[in-house]
Amino acid sequence: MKQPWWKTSVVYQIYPKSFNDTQGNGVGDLQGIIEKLDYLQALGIDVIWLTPIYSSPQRDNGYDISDYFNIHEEYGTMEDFDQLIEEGHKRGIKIIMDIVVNHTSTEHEWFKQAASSKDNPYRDFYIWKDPKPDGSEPTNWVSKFGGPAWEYDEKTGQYYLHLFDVTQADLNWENEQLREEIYKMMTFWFEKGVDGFRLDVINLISKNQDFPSDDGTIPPGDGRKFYTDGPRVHEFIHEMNEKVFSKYDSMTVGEMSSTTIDHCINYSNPNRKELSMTFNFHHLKVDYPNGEKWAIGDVDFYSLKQILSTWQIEMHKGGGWNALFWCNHDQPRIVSRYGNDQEYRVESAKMLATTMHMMQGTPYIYQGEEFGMTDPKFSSIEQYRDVESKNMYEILLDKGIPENEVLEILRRKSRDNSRTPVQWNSSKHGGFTTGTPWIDVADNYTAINAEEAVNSPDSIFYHYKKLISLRKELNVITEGNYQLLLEDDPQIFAYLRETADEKLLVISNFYKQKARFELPSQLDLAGYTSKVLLSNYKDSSDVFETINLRPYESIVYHFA
Ligand code: TEU
Repeated sequence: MKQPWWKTSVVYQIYPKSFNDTQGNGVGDLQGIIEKLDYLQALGIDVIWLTPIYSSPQRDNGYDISDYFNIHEEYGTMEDFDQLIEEGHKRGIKIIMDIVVNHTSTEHEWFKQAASSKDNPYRDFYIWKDPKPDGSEPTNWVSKFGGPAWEYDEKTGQYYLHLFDVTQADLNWENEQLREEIYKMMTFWFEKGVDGFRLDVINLISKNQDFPSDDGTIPPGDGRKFYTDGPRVHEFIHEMNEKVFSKYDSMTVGEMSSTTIDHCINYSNPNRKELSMTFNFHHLKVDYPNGEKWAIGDVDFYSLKQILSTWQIEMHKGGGWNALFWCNHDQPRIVSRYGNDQEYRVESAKMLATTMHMMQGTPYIYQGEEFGMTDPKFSSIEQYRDVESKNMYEILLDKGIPENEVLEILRRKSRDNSRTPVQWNSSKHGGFTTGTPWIDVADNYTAINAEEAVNSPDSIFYHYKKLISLRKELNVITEGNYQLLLEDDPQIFAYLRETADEKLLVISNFYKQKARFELPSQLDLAGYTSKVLLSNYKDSSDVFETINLRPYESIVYHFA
């Protein structure tokens, strides 16, 4: 049976605000994306994921939508959008939009109406609750961006729910009319030619209608278990599929905050007619000491191997489909986080790319990852723009943590780490803008930029280009079984992919120290012809039985 197109595709994520500015106002725009389509075509990617470009007050850089049917003025016009779709499709590049339907901006007309009076027809599009008898919040849930998840509205004497910023009011998915409005909007964008959606925090849309406070069995105030993978979430997403997605040759990916494998199998098994695939984040929390994002901890390498492997095995077994990624606009740059962004930046960036891209799923490349952009390492709070980071700066200071330690935590954890402008070349501001960028460009742009990478045959760019082309050449990448090897090795991440006809042996040294690989005796590779398919060193060993791996050395052997 013919595979859906997105099973052999590689997706490139664009955060428009920081991608490429053609107007000189310091903010990226749609014409800037059109200008770089040939670059993306040369890389070989198949799909662009555009983070939200709708009208927005930009409190959360577009994840606070005030009008689903118009383009944010700083990014351009609907005509620019139409041109982007046309130019992308001309180059064989599909485009999926980021859609945020768990909440809207409080600047959205629906919310303005809803907040005007308790009997307004739009009131029930949002989640309003009376105060407790003592006037306090209806539950003790906390916002992901810090502080209570409820905001009191004096005018109508009720609280409204906001799981994120106070300007991002949660929509009430129990309201059928609201759901129909959302489906009409999604259809509007499909009719304009988009090829699918990335659905923001889509597993939060169904809340436990009792709205219980947490019972102390989970960290105080963390109400996630009352709205994550909630009671009607699969029903709502299936309805979305029936009424919208199923009518188009589309790809949909759900961003699943704090979810489980069982739910992700159910979200992405095609028999369930919900989504094409899911993002989960468990592999990006192995450097959270005791699960705390806003603290500095070492990478738990064993957990990293176990989590990625378990998701590979269980999703394959359950008929689900993984989105494969290290980076996005909410995460630090992976070469700074799990790699080495100093003397082994190129080797470690290639190693991380190989390790992820040889797995089963649909890989996602975040803008700048393809040539090894690093965290900017900001020195002052004035350089930060992210609402979550600025809130956490104040919260951490209020906890009595010295400012220099708070700034070090932000340097490692802030979402702004991935939101600095793409470094296109060594000219001022990295060629991103002729104006003043909305956020500082990382200092290393003169050495680390796309132009330098495209002009260097051994750059990270060409390593990604090779990985992307291999996905289309070798069925074992898309369909093969997965087996983790050497699970107790403290440095080496090794796994086997296999079908009846061929195998891949993927071996990566995740550290600067040398490591000795010994092929596990249970592996029977006799009778196969082997070759080095890809490596991040020029002269990696052809002999795979025993290898002295160099710093961050990563080799893929093919057996047929
Ligand atoms: O992110 C959901 C989300 O939970 C992440 O932002 C991350 O977990 C957060 O930083 C808490 O540590 C999505 C979008 O990707 C993000 O950019 C938005 O800010 C958020 O939803 C609200 O729409």
